[in-house]
Amino acid sequence: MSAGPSWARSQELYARALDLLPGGVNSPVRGMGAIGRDPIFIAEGSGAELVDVDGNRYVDWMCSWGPLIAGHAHPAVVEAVTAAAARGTSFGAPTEAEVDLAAEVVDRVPGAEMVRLVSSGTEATMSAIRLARAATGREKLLKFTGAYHGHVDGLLAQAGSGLATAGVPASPGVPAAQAAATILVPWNDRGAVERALAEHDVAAILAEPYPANMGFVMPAAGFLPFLRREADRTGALLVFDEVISGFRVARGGAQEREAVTPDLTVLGKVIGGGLPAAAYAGPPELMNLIAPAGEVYQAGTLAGNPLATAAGLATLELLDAAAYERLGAVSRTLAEGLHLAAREAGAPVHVAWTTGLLTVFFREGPVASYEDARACELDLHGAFCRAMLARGFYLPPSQFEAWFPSLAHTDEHVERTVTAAREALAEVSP
Ligand code: KE4
Repeated sequence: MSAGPSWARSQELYARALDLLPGGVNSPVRGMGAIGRDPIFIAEGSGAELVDVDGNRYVDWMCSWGPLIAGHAHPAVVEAVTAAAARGTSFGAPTEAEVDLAAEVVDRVPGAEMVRLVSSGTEATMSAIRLARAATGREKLLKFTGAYHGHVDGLLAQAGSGLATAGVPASPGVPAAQAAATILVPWNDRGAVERALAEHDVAAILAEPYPANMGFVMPAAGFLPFLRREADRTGALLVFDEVISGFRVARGGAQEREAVTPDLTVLGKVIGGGLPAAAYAGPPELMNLIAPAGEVYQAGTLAGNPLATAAGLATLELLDAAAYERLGAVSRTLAEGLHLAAREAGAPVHVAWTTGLLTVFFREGPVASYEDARACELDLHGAFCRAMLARGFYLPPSQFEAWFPSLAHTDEHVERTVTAAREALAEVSP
C-alpha cells in the first residue's frame, strides 16, 4: 500500500472551519467523527466521482446522502439549473415549474394526489406531522427507534424506560413535553406497535417504509400492510417518510413496490436533484387543510424555488424504467461482490441491499431493527471506511447510513470497489 493520500489542504480548511462552524461542518455526519477521522473537504464532483481539495479522487457511494441518483453534475441537470438561473433565482411567487414538479410527483407516487413543496426533508416531515395532528385532533405520534425524519423537536426523542415508551429528549433543547408526545417502538415489532396503540391514541404512525437511518433494514414481510391496518383500526394517519426511498427504490417509491398507500407521504433528496427541495403529499381532503386553502399554517420563502424545481424535474426525467433496471443491477452486483469479499476476508459482515440502497453491517446477519444494528462493531466499520478512503472510495461515514448507488456508477466502479473492499477488509479484520 503506498503512503496514502495527502489531506493537507483539508486539514488547513478544517482548522479554519472549526473557528467558524460548529464542529467545522454544517451537518454533523459530515464531520466523519463516526469513523474516527477528520472531514475531507470536497472540491468537485462528476458522475460517480469526487475530487477533494487536495486533488484526491474517490468513487463516491455517498452521493450527497441520496439526491444525486443521476450522479454529480449530470449535464441535463446542470443545463436546466443554468437556464433557470439566467431567468432569475427566486421570485416568491408561483411559477410553472412548481406546477410541473407537483404533477410529476402525483404521476409517480400512489399516495400523492396533491403536493406542497418545501425546502428540506425536516420541514416536510414537520409540516406533515402538523397536518396529521390537525386532521385527527390528536397530538401523539408513533415512530420507530433508529428511524430519522429530520431534526424536528418532537422527533429528536429516544426510547424512555416505559413499555410502549413515551420518548425522552434525544438532544438538549428539545422540550420534554414534545418528546413525551412521541411513542417509540422497535422496527418490525408488531407486538410493540399493538401495545403502543392500545395505550396511546396517536395522530400518526410515522415510518420510513424502507428505513435507511439505522443502516438499510427492509420491513419484514407483511409489516407495512400491518401498519396500514393498524392505522385504519385506530384512526391514526399512516405517514411514510420517503425522503430517501422516494423515486429511488422504484419509480413510485417503497409505497409503490409494497402496494401500501399511506395517508401522507414525505419526499426529499431526489425531488430536488441536489438542490434544496422536499415535499409532503396526500389526498385533497387532507392537503386542502393547509393554508391558504385551509387553516393549517405552513410557509417558506424558497419553497418551490425555480432552481431546485428545475434540478428536480431534470432528474426525475432521467428516471425511466431502464434507469431502475440499471440501478437495480448495479446495486445487486455491488452487494454480491461485497458479500463475497467479506466471506473471503472472514469479516463479520452482513450486506443488506435493494435497488438504490445498501448497507454493510459489521456484524453477522440478520439485522431487522436498530437494536440489531447497534450491535455492529463500530470500530471495525470505522477502520474499514478509513481504509477505503485511503484507496479512493468515499463511503457514507456512519454505520447507521446507507450507500447510494447512482446511474453514474459503472460496472468498472463496482469492480474496483469490490477489489478495494477485499483488500481493506483483510487489512482491518482482526
Ligand atoms: P433534511 O432536512 O436533511 O433535508 O432531511 C431530513 C430527513 C428526513 N427523512 C429521512 C428519511 C432522512 O434520511 C433525512 C435526512 N437524511 C440524512 C442522512 N440519512 C441527511 C444527511 C445529514 O443529516 O447531513
